[in-house]
Amino acid sequence: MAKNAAVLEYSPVQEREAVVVVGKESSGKSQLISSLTGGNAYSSNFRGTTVSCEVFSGSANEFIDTPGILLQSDSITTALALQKLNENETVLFVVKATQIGEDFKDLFPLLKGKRVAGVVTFWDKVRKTDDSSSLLMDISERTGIPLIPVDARHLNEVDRQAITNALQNPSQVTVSAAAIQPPWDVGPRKTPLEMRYLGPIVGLILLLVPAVLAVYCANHFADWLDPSIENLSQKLAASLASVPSPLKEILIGRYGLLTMGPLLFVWAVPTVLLYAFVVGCYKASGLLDRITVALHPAMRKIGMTGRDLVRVVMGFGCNVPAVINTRCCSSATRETTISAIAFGSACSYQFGATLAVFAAVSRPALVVPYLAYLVFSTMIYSRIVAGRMPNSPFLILSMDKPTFLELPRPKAIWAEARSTIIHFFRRAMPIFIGITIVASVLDWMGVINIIARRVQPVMTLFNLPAQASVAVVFSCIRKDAILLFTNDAGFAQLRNGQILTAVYLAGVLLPCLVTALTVAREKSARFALALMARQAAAAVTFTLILAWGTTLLNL
Ligand SMILES: Nc1nc2c(ncn2[C@@H]2O[C@H](COP(=O)(O)OP(=O)(O)OP(=O)(O)O)[C@@H](O)[C@H]2O)c(=O)[nH]1
Ligand SMILES: [Mg+2]
Repeated sequence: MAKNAAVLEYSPVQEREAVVVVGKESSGKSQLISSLTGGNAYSSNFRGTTVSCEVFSGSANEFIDTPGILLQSDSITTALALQKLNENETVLFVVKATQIGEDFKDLFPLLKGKRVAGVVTFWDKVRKTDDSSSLLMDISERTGIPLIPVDARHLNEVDRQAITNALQNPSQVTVSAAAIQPPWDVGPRKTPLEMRYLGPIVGLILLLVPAVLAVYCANHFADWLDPSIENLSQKLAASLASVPSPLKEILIGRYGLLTMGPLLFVWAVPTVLLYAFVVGCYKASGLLDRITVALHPAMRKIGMTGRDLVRVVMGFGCNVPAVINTRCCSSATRETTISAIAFGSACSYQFGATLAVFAAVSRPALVVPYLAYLVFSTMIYSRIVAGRMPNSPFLILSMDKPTFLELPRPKAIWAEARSTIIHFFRRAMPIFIGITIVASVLDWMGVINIIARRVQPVMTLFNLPAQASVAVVFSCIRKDAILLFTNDAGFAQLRNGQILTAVYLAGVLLPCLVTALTVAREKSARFALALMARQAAAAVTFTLILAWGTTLLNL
């Protein structure tokens, strides 16, 4: 997130006038603010990028970035943007040249009584003719507001000056409507994603690409790096053999740092980075938006919209930002979306750890049935949570024209990858190290064996050995604790069905602790507890089906 941004609560600075920047989703508000202030207003090419109001300082003004306004939506983000609009007198109205008629028709009535300057973004997409310039002059005359056409990604000094001047003396809007008929009808080029039957298939294939790439790259990376890391950790383990307990267990015990650390680096780090890169490219290019529009009709059947699916896909990177981003979902589907993220979005840590476990038992191909069962059970779970929602008339995809595809800019991809990397090293690593230390100390004290004996009957229910409980329990704190399975010598002897069962149970039994806390903050502690109880019940049911189904089929 932006360093120079004071989040949400805005306190005006005397010298600089506050300007609230409003417009529809993906109209270029954040991009425009970044270009005007040099700040890092987060901008990406999917609808609903901005979910809170942040303040950025320019030379003459303070710009308040707001989420896009969706008139047909009851989302928290639309309410927040309208609240900021109410609270501020001076407005920078951002409209997209390619849908100028719709933007004015829907949003202009909200501006009556405000002091407004307008910016027409995506001017680069409109073929310039005499008509286009005279249209802007005509609108300015009718509405009384100055309009500055720009490509918000590349503001020049003339644009900047024109916007600053317009904001120094913005006009008060006195009319409440402005019907505009632009002389152009520009839309993005069609792709196979927009074809009726082919679209959903192509969308599904594209959604699977990050997982396939992650499996491929992580396997190759591990083949290349594993021998040398293994060698190094063996040497280190030998030199630490005489260290006194419990330090010895913490360092080289079966759950020790030097035992688990290499697995984390060889498997989880490349998967986390790769996911961040691919999902970053999908978001920044606009492809994710187009994929989810293609899959919207199918999503309706399970009580969600294409918009909700974007958030579920974001959860494959990390569940936390995905849950926060559901603020721009309709209240009719938000709870289902959060539940689907917590249950089925195997975050990149979880996915990396899962790959490591399958590789450690020399059965990498298990990733295919694992993903298939995860997707299948998530769809059924979401359908149950949605209740009567699939029949609801509110299940619409609130949007205007399709998103323009663009080559993902390195800056936008880096913005995605950067936050993932920082999150991994600052947040995820310390918690993982904490888990390995706690597990090692408990193991040294003999507590793990006692717990394993106690939960034996529960594990027997799932046809799993008692020792599997350690990884299951710690996975409820952090998903990469799934790696702990690899340190049970007997695990490699289990049947394919048992290995799938163990990894699936650890992955879905409960959301990780940080996700659960985020859900509680976003909704309420009560909602989070109910979600966890419902998820645990569903996870137990699906795991029982998997465990005894594979046993019956002798898989
Ligand atoms: N071609 C073109 N692309 C633009 C222009 N302005 C913004 N974009 C791109 O449009 C996409 C959306 O821009 P954002 O600034 O995130 O839009 P926003 O209005 O803040 O969107 P939300 O936060 O979702 O409401 C990004 O990929 C931008 O690079 C423009 O003038 N021309
Ligand atoms: Mg934005």
